[in-house]
Order: sequence, then structure tokens, then C-alpha cells
Amino acid sequence: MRVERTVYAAVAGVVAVGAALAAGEVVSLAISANSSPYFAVGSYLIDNAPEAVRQWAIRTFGTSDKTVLLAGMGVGIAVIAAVAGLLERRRVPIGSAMTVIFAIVGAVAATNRPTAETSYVIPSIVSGVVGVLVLRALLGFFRSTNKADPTLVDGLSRRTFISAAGSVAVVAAAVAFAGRQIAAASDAIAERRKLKLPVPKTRAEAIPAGADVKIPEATSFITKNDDFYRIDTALQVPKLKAADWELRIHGMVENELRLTWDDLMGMEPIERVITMTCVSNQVGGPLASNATWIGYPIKSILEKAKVKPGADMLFSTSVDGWTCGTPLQELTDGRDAMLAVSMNGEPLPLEHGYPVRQVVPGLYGFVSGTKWVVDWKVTTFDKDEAYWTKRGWGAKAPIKTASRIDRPAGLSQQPAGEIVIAGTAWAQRRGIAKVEVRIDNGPWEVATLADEYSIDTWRQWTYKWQATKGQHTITCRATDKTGATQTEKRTTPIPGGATGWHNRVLTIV
Ligand SMILES: Nc1nc2c(c(=O)[nH]1)N[C@H]1C(S)=C(S)[C@@H](COP(=O)(O)O)O[C@H]1N2
Ligand SMILES: [Mo]
Repeated sequence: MRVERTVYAAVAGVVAVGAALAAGEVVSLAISANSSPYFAVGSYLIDNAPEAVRQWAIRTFGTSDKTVLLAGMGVGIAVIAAVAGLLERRRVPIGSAMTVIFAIVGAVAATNRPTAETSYVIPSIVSGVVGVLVLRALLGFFRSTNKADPTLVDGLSRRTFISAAGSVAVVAAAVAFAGRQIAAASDAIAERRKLKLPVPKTRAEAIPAGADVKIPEATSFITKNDDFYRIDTALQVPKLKAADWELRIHGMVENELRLTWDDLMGMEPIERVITMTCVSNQVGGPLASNATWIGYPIKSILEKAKVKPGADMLFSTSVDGWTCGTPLQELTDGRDAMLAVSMNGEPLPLEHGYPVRQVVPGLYGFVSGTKWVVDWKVTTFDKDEAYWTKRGWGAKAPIKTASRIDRPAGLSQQPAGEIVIAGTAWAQRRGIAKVEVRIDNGPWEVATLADEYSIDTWRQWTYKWQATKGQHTITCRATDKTGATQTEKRTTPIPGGATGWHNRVLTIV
């Protein structure tokens, strides 16, 4: 077979960089998932993405934004790798130098991870060495040049080409895959399957049948774990074992503490139904979910640590270095702020913070809901600033009253006659007093509220509409129990949550 030398060189570049990345992955397994050059660069991009880009990514790709980022990086790297192969062919060592630059970028990103140690450079170094060696080895075939036509690689049989490029690619993929499997089977996942959950003395209050409207497309009162919205900056879900989990409590406290899983199990658990909400949620958006949680009151843990006067913030850090600042006031005012270990009867799913996370009613997740939490520093808002606050979001962020139409679908066609409009509304800690619906610019009509479970959960509602032919806009708004009605004024989620009325346009035929 005669292979175009340019094609061969480009493939050699891609294979070499692929092998380099795989090597980086495998070595990172021995050090820390956060030291992987590929994921470290991805995390760097997440941490430093301009706010507009972040909002756009969440809007466009939803919860798949991370997969899109990783795939996009893969494509970008493959293109640059192909160019590196081509350049290396023309002049040694330009392609090798590019491979080394990749490795340096990886090393800088890895050593800048919040959890980084010096050893975090190792995967990138190994990655760079493997990349250069594979590239040089693959391009070594050029030594047999075709005398008649120097643009062709001679003496390179189809078999040699496929076995050389193919075997490197296959071995690299296999090693990376095996490494991942080893890491995944490890430990946290296996442990979680067998984990014994605490049994609270008093269970959460039963959910009245009337809390769930049970209409197709309406939001169910409890969100299944698989459907629960997921928002975090973690490109790789931390795989932290309960057996290894430890919460270090320090800062402005009389008693520094280290809590282990067994320590938690020795404490008195509570079970509560709490609706969580993300500040990034757009008006009408899906970033709110409701679950039954079992956990340990944060207040009693803080009492054991004895908070010193003057402190006003709990600065919590997750195992991957993400940080969160929560007002001590809200954690100790009697609400059910907890260190949760269970969600809807199961151990926390890994994506939702296994083995231990915070759940605080009434505060947006970014100022309260630390997943994979391992460190508590009692401090002040003056002294410490959390991850999102550094990026322009609020420091303190109580959840704003919101209401949403869940059915019928927006821009859908519906037959004239009775249509059941259904939706949900939330105003955690205050409770929902009223939801109103308006058709076009007509009068506000009061919707029927489902039974209230508690002021910390969302409340479903329905409204029967006699729909007439034509195009109509339906709008909803909620009033909380303090008497405040949602403002019509639309604001962006940043810094403290979106405001505005949700509406949907329907065509009635
Ligand atoms: N470790 C960690 N915890 C985190 C986050 C994060 O990025 N990292 N994001 C927070 C945000 S912004 C929200 S809204 C909630 C979402 O929790 P969920 O993914 O379980 O729904 O988690 C919070 N806890
Ligand atoms: Mo969030």
C-alpha cells in the first residue's frame, strides 16, 4: 500500500497525542483523579469560563454541558495533534515541541487545581514523554523513502501501517479504559451498594396524596434520584469512600473536630423532605428538585465545635476543592440544615455528593449545598470568599419565589375545550400562599393549589381553562406566605437568582 505521507503523518500525530493522553490518565489514577492533564485542563476551562459562556452552555446543553466540553476538547486536541504530526514530518522537532507544550499546559492546569500537590505534575510529564516517543517512533517509518516519488512512504505495507498505528491506539485505549474500570470498580461504587443507612427515630412526615397532582407532564412531588437536577463544577465525579470520609472542622471554634463516617453514625439522624433549587435556573427552568433526605443537623455539629463569637460564615470545601459560604445564622435558626447521607431511601448517588453533602432549606445550592464535603472552616464573610462569589455571584442568596407552567408544552397545539394547566411553585422557608394564572391580557385567575407538604417544599398547582381557538399566552405568578407576589420584572440569574413571570404560548385549534 502506498500511503500519502501527509495522511500518515497526521494520523501519527493523533495517535501519539492519544497515547500521551491515555498515559496521563493511567498515571493520574495512582496520584489523584484531579491530576489528570485532560481533566485538569477541562476544569481550568470550567473555572475560568466567562459568565456568558457558562450561562449559554447550561442553556444549550443543560446537564450534558460537561460531556460537550470534554468532546469538544477531544476534537480540538485531535486537530492540533494532526498538525503536530504534519509539522514534525517537515521539520523535526516542531511536532514534538507541540506535544511538549501540551504536556506543559496539562501540568500547569493540574498543579493549579485547588487540591494540587507537587506530584500532580507527574501524569503530565509521563504524558509528554510518551507523546514524543510515540510520535518519533511512528514517523521513523519515513526512513524508507520512495526514491521515485518522495511524497510516498515506501515499503510500508498496509499491514505495517495498520498494526503500528492501530496497535498503539488500541493499547492506549485499552489501558485508559482498564484504568478507568479499576478506578470505578474501586471502592466508592462498590461500597455504596452495600452501605448501611441510618434509621431516623422519627421519619419524615408522610406525603399526603393531595400533594401530588398526578397529571401526565406535571412535575411529580418527589423527584426520582435519576431525574434530580445536577449542577456542579466537577468534570469527574469524585469517588470518595464513606470509610475514608472525614470532615475537618476548624477556624473560629473552641473545639477543632474531625468527624468520621462512624462518628456520624453515632449521632441522631433526621429525615426531611426538602426542595433544592439552583440560582442559575432561568424563569420556567428545570433546576429545582425535591427529595426525602436523611442527615444530621448541622446545628448540633456546630454546637459540638463551639463557634466563637464574631463568626458569621461556614466556609465548606468539597473533596475536589470547590468552596461554598453559608451564613451561620441560616444554619442555626432552627431550619432543617443537614449533613445528608441519604436521598430518597438510597445512599447519596455519587453525582449528588456521596458519601456526605449539605442540604439547607431556603438557600440556593451554590451557597449551601456542598457535595462531597470534607472541610468546614468557621469564619467571616469579610475574610473568606467562596467559589461563585469570586466569580460575581452573590455571597448570601435566599431562594426567590418562583412559579412554573409544566403543562401543556410551550408552542404546542391543543384542541379547543377544557385544558388542565399544571405547574409548580416554590418559596422555601416562606411557603406558597397563592398561584394565579392569566390568559393573554385577561384578569388574573386563582389556580387550585395541591396540598402543602411544608414551607420547605414546592407546591403543585392546576388551573382548568376553557380554551378557545387561536393563539394564546398563558402566564403564572405566585404569592408567598408573607404576601409578596413575584415581580414581573425579568432579571438574569446572576447574582442572586432570576425574577419574572413564566409564560407559554399555545395554539388552540
Ligand atoms: N462540591 C460541589 N458541591 C456543589 C456544587 C459544586 O459545583 N461542587 N454546586 C452547588 C450548586 S450550584 C447546586 S445548585 C447544588 C446542586 O446539587 P445537585 O447537583 O445534587 O442537584 O450543589 C451545590 N454543591
Ligand atoms: Mo446552583
